[in-house]
Amino acid sequence: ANSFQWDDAFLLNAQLGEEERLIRDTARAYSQDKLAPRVVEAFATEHTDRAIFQEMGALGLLGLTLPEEYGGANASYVSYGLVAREVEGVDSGYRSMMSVQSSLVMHPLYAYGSEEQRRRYLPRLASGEWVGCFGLTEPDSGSDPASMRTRAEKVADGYRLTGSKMWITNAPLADVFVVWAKSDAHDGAIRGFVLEKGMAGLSAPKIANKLSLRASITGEIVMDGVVVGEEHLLPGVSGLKGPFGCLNRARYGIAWGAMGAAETCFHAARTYTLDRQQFGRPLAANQLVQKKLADMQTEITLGLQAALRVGRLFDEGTATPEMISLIKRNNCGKALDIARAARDMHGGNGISGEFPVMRHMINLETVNTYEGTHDVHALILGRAITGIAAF
Ligand code: TGC
Ligand code: FAD
Repeated sequence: ANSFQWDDAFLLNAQLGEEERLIRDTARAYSQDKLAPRVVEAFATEHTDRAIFQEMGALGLLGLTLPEEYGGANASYVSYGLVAREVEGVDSGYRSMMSVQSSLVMHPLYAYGSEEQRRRYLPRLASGEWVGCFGLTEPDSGSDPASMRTRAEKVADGYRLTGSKMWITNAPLADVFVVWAKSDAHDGAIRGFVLEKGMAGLSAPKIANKLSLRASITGEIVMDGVVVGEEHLLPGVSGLKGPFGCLNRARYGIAWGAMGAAETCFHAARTYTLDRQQFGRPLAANQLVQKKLADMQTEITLGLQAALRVGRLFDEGTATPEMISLIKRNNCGKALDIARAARDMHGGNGISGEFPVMRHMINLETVNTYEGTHDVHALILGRAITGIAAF
């Protein structure tokens, strides 16, 4: 007889290919064996371990979807999503490190870079020897990146970049900076530039005191007249569709990742309420508790199934940005609700760092905001529904 699996209600596992399962299992083993044991301290001390990039690189988890000749694994976007789910099941900050490197740094170098740029950067980013970051957001330009102030002026043999980027994942550790600037030489169009650590006028101070995503370092990028040669311009794209092409991939991965964090919270709440006795019986014997668990299971099942659907369309080449907005918005919002409920169900223990629920809850506040806020994705969908841009 068919049996219902409480932790895989729609048999997601059975919908995966063999290679996808293998990659998922590699990511799961790494996340549980190597990341989970260090996350509590990393979060408490705001410490980002650079070795994680090399460890992920050695397992092939960076730039997974790129061709093998550039250090990738030629894997499907479904596989990429499965990796994000496993890594974020431990901590959203670790998934951030991975997804910025893969989707926001390696992807644009591959998709918009020259052959020389691909050969110089991609293998070292794939191995984790080099760390990358992606600078779009500025102090006065977040949801509205078209308003960016960073400028590239034409100078002899190249460009001079001036401006600052804010809230940049990996920046203080980065060797490679993919930054977006309005270029005078291209009629003010937004263009991508690749900068390297140590260039004169380039610095990346850490943003201290984050209360969320503390295991993932975040910084500014300050460009004080950084002069670069023509070979630092990404030749293959012009306009906002450059950064958005990267964001499509990262947002898609986040839709999977947020469900990984939600699953951890759901499983923790189930275990805790089965173990914990009050009024002479397990908390899990109460209807109010069971309803919360059922809501969690429902949203996770639907959210994962939706992510798989969009992943399959991605791999077929028919996914659209609006589909990605739908799952990024839904899955992040639902994951945050689930983490808050799980925190509540742990009672006083729920606020302790010994349990994962409050850490996930606070992380998911960032995840709900970055890569397009929850409401910005509603506006993208609203535009598609009505034909009216409301932002
Ligand atoms: P709009 O007029 O809509 O579009 C301008 C041009 O871009 C094209 N485009 C896209 N292309 C590909 N994919 C997409 N998703 C695209 N969306 C738009 C569009 O076709 C157009 O092309 P063209 O050739 O006609 O010029 O632009 P807008 O300025 O009106 O945009 C409004 C809005 C709100 C949709 C957009 O700006 C937006 O999405 N804002 C949110 C910003 C955001 O997501 N920032 C993320 C920063 S990176 C980050 O958070 C990393 S955290 C990573 C981690 O640590 O994990
Ligand atoms: P704002 O755009 O000022 O938004 C503030 C509020 O106003 C939000 O609730 C928003 O939904 C709402 N709002 C904005 N416009 C409208 C509107 N038209 N109608 C209704 N409501 C609206 N960026 C990068 O480029 N690279 C990175 O690596 C990166 N990493 C990050 C890491 C962390 C830890 C964090 C916190 C952020 C990171 N970001 C990064 C930046 C992130 O993408 C931005 O924070 C996000 O896009 C929102 O921009 P903002 O913070 O300027 O908020």
